[in-house]
Amino acid sequence: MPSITHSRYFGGVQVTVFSGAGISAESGVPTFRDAETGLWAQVDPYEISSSHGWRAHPERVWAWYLWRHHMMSAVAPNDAHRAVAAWEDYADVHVVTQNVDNLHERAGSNRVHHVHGSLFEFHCDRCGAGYLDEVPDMPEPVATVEPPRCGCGGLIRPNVVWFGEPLPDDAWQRSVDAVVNADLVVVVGTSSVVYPAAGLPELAVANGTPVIEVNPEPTPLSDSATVTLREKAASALPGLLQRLPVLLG
Ligand code: BJW
Ligand code: ZN
Repeated sequence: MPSITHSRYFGGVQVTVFSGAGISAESGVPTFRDAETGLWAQVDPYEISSSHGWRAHPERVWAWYLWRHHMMSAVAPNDAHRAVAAWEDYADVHVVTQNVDNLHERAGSNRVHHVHGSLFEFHCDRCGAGYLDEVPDMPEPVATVEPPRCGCGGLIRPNVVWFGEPLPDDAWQRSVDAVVNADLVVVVGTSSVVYPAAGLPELAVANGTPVIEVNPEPTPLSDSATVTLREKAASALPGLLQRLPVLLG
């Protein structure tokens, strides 16, 4: 197995990136838990992002997700997404993302595992059938929009994972494999508080795999990470592989 700290070429080395909302912040996508600009500062997560909230008032939840769908479509990948994609020239790279945007894919990453689903797919909440029609463009937030109905009478919902829902089996299993098989795990832009996803870097730590955390703020993972970089993603990730000999010794 080539050394992860080899300075020029990482062929045969597997790097697994575990990303959260912070990697997309510099593209203009708000995070969830920032005290001032975070999404949860505006809305109650358990009303707008839970199976309970969907059952209680689907028209509010649908309107909010249409607005976020517009926002995520309107922004572009930043230097952090592009750096991760470029690492595929040097290493076997897997991206495990909690994000429901598609910025990793648009930057060129080829193996992206969405543990919290995708806001670019929709399905019926009753029969599970995929919904392929265009959804309305929603450049400004509005309070309510009635979700479309499936032929079975169910409501069309985004293919995202809300509080209280299980994670998609296939993406979860691929993510566990990507962490177990990694020579290096880079954790970027996540508060590391939402489980079971936050357990993935903990699994790497328990296995003795080097874990580099990139986050301007401390998180519950910080003390157990091998290295913590208090930097923003778009400045830290370009050049990170070249810094490994210094960072990991
Ligand atoms: C930068 C930066 C820059 C800023 N550069 N960095 C008690 C204990 C443990 C668990 C639980 C518990 N009570 C309930 C639970 C379970 C619950 C949970 O974990 N809750 C905790 C919050 C308490 N989990 C669940 O419910 C999960 N399901 C489950 O457990 O199912 C069990 C089950 C099994 C079988 C049958 C049925 C059920 C599901 C969790 C789903 C999470 N969903 C969301 C919404 C997705 C859709 C959407 O996008 O709307 O996922 S919530 C939200 O949080 C979203 C995110 O993916 C997730 C994580 O957030 P993330 O990405 O970390 O963002 P932030 O905002 O928190 O942090 C951003 C970070 O970036 C910050 O640290 C900044 O400093 C940093 N940053 N700028 C780098 N430029
Ligand atoms: Zn249906």
